[in-house]
Amino acid sequence: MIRSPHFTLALALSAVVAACTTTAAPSPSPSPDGDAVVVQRTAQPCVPGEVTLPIGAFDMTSSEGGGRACAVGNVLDEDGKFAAIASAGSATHELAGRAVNGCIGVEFGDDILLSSFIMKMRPTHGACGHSCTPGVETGCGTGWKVAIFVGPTLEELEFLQQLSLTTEDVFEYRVAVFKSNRARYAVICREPTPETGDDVEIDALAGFCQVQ
Ligand SMILES: [Ca+2]
Repeated sequence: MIRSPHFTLALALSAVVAACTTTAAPSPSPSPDGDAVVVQRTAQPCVPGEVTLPIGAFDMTSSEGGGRACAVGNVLDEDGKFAAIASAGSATHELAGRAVNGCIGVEFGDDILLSSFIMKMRPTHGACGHSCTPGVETGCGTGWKVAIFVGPTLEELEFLQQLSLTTEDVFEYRVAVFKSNRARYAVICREPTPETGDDVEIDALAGFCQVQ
């Protein structure tokens, strides 16, 4: 379970901001193409050893297509409500020079540098209006890969690693983030595996921070 002393407060805050979800771009702008969905809440200071929750979430998929993301604000809290990153057909778009499908980004507080990134997620047979295709070799039950990017700003994102989901159930995955990544932002994307395959649902994105 992703828990912190601030969890209850964060839940209360997110309930407040959920009613005020805006399409206005934060600073810095989360996407050169705009149209980002942003949910923001008050930052908490880094407490080493405790889970750090993101203060904002946004759609990092290009508005020109190549993927879909939906219900992105649901990644802010572990509550059984899911966001999703999905295929939108055979097209892809590029993030940090790498082809991807739908992407969701999260922002952590001003003084936060991640030491690891936590993703509570599961594969799904379809999301955001996309559905897998049953009965084909690369159809339903296949895919299950995400790409993870981190950086100090959205303009300086670097590819961190690819991660394969290992179970059809909701599972908490953790990856190490290097201090040299200076990661205050993290982005997770559906890899451009065949559009006939599965998408990915995400309950929560969080992290552990490191002392600077
Ligand atoms: Ca959630």
